[in-house]
Amino acid sequence: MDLKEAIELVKQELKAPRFEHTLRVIETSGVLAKRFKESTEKAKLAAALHDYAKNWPVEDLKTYLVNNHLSNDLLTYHSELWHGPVASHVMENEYGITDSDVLQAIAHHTTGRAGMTNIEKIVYLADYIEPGRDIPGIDEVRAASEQSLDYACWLVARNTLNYLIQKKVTIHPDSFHAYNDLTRTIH
Ligand code: DGI
Ligand code: FE
Ligand code: FE
Ligand code: FE
Repeated sequence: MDLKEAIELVKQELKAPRFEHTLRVIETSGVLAKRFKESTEKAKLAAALHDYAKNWPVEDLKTYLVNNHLSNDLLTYHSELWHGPVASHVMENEYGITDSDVLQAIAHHTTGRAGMTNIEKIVYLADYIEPGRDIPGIDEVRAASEQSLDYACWLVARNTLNYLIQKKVTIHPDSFHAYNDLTRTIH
């Protein structure tokens, strides 16, 4: 599947605001990939597909996770964390995407994880800083993204943990692993 086909696919799958967010994540991922000398093709394709399953009913996401043995600990965490792993699995198994950078970037875009590839970091960051987002502290992350992919991703991981703690919700271990790994990387 090329970028144009991916955009056509998600245009049908997603409600308009989510599709427009996706277009901005594609654009931002392309800019970041160029800046940090990664494949713009991979970054933009992963960005196009990252929220493919975002508008699935929660029950459908749950059924898909169970039927495809993707559940392990995921089902005990918030359903917001399910759409990335489901989209990655659907892309691999129903749309023939084989590139592991692309599949991993889709799967881990919400929590991050330890040992993210640069393509994963780019989509994780682009999803956070795309121009339609208005999040407290986002200007600092946008500024950091001009210089350092790792430091900007560290800010995303830190801000997300702070936000989740404030909200008194459970936090997936991969969100902590992303923060710890990036903290070691930036020192
Ligand atoms: O799908 P998007 O809205 O574009 O963005 P996303 O998939 O990155 O994040 C969706 C939400 O998930 C966002 O409000 C932050 C939240 N989130 C990230 N990590 C965790 C989390 N929520 C919980 N409960 N636990 C986490 O570890
Ligand atoms: Fe998402
Ligand atoms: Fe995100
Ligand atoms: Fe997104």
